[in-house]
Amino acid sequence: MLGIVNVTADSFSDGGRYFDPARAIEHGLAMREQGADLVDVGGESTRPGAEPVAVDEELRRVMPVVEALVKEGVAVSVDTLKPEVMRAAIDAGCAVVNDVNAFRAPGAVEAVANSKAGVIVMHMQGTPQTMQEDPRYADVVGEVASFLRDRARVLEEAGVAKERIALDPGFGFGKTLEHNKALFRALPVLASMGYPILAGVSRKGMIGALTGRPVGERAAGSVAAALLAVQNGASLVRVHDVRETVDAINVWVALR
Ligand code: HH2
Repeated sequence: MLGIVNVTADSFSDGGRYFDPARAIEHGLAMREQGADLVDVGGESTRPGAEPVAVDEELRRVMPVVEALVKEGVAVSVDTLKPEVMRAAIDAGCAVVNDVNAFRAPGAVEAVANSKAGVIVMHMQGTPQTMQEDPRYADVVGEVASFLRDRARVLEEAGVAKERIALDPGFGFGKTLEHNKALFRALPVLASMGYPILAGVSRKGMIGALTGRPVGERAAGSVAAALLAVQNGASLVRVHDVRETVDAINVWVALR
């Protein structure tokens, strides 16, 4: 399980709450105590319409948090699409690089290839600025699967061992509710590709659409979705509500 820390002012659910590094670090440590296997630190919001952040600013936001959490023995992943941030985080001891852009930025593949870091490869149609305007697919599951397979191949050819790679269909990244539902139901198909699958649905618009709740009231819907994602074959879930999600999964494991 990945616990989310957004060191941003504008993230859709926790924007501004952990912009102060001390609060972000404290939150990361708390999520580790609650059972997060990885703390996912991001300094650039990728919500629909978000403005890009300059490299220097992103480094200034995430590095103090990454460094402090690594020092405390927390397993950290860095949520970035910039090779400079990937390299700095890896040098600081970051275990995993999580790229919503699937390592398509020039230099991104190289940044992780020359390291031992795990990688999370996510599918996104378009860019965060425009991705939710009119997403279209002829076959959403087939297109997402073949994109992820191609990106995994590029990484493997660059020297990233298959065991280091996890794939993520990218819920909400250039997808309508119907696309998200189709991908969610297809998690077993994606898992059959032979890589661990990550599902990130926590507090997202799809949970809002299914529950009618604003972003601050989506914890229960998110926990249900995380549990179903694991039952559908996801090996990893990326969540804001770590304690609640851990409880739900433990109860399921004990009672199934
Ligand atoms: N979703 C978000 C950010 N990073 N990474 C992966 N691998 N999968 C996801 O589904 C994913 C992700 C968006 O959520 P959040 O970090 O809460 O918000 P924001 O992008 O506004 O910071």
